[in-house]
Amino acid sequence: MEIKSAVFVTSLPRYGDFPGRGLPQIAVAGRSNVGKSSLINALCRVKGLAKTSSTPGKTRLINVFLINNSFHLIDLPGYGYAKVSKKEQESWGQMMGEYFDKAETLKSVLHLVDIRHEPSEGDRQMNAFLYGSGLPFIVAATKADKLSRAQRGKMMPVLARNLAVQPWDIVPWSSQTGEGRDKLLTRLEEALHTPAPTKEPEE
Ligand SMILES: Nc1nc2c(ncn2[C@@H]2O[C@H](COP(=O)(O)OP(=O)(O)OP(=O)(O)O)[C@@H](O)[C@H]2O)c(=O)[nH]1
Ligand SMILES: [Mg+2]
Repeated sequence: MEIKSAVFVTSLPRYGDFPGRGLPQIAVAGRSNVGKSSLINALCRVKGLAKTSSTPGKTRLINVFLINNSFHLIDLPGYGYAKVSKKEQESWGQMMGEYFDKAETLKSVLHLVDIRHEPSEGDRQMNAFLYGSGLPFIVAATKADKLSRAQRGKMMPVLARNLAVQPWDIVPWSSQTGEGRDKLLTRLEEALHTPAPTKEPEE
């Protein structure tokens, strides 16, 4: 897949109607500061498309981007940011719960983890949620530019074990060098073209 156009659509304090709703979606989830917004910019090759910051907790809204006039990339607010109040944590939980409930056209979740660290409690919760929900997901390990080959070789199995995926299924990613871009675009294209899993009939 090539990205030919990428435009900001809207910021939502809670998931609801917006122009173009109903197109397929790919959501980007992960801990605060893991590099979700940077990944969107590097993937789309548009500087400043998604607002990034070295201070965690920058993205507090659900930001929607339209790609190639054909699908939406969703920049979700990050979890695990220590400095937010209990009330804000609760509102984060509500926002995400509502999003995953209502996003009927969600094709896949791009779950980002930092390649340098053992997955956090929040990372493992997100992973458990993804497995439990049956949503397809792709794991990408961000900030790969910060590790040597040898360090990376050590970390990939650690990430894989914690997230119950195969090491070779994790996409090493760097928003600085562009590493992982082709691989990720291929994976996203596959996700977009996979028919939605049919829901079990409710009892
Ligand atoms: N070296 C390096 N730095 C990165 C990479 N991706 C992001 N960063 C840096 O990490 C910091 C956080 O990046 P963001 O993209 O704003 O992170 P986020 O996940 O959107 O954070 P929230 O919106 O707070 O949830 C910024 O200082 C980025 O420059 C990467 O691949 N390599
Ligand atoms: Mg962000």
